[in-house]
Amino acid sequence: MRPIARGIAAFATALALAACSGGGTPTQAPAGGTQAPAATTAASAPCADSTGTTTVSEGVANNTWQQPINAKVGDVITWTNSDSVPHKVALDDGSCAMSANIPAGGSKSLAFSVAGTFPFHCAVHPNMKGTITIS
Ligand SMILES: [Cu+2]
Repeated sequence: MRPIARGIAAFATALALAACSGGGTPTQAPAGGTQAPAATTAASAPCADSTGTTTVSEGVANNTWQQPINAKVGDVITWTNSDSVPHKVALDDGSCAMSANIPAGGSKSLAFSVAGTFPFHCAVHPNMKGTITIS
């Protein structure tokens, strides 16, 4: 019994050592490498459409954006359109815009991933201007 038990213990120790020394290093590099490109692509725009629960409610009426617009990184900012024509939030610097119009009587949301001051306009009516401040 004793020699067998000792043999099992030695075998288990050898397995544990092999798992520690052999497993870690080679598997980490490919995992990090595959994640980086996707994250870089998604983070390039400061905002994106959101279907999450609204945390900041804004409006647009009489072809005028409700102002001021103050929100935090990650807030779901939802614009409700009281007009009979569509509107669409587009940042002046072209880095981000809603993917579609806010339909007449409807609503649409954006969420920002970075803080900053973002001048914007309506993609349908370029003279409709406003500023979104993200903290
Ligand atoms: Cu408009």
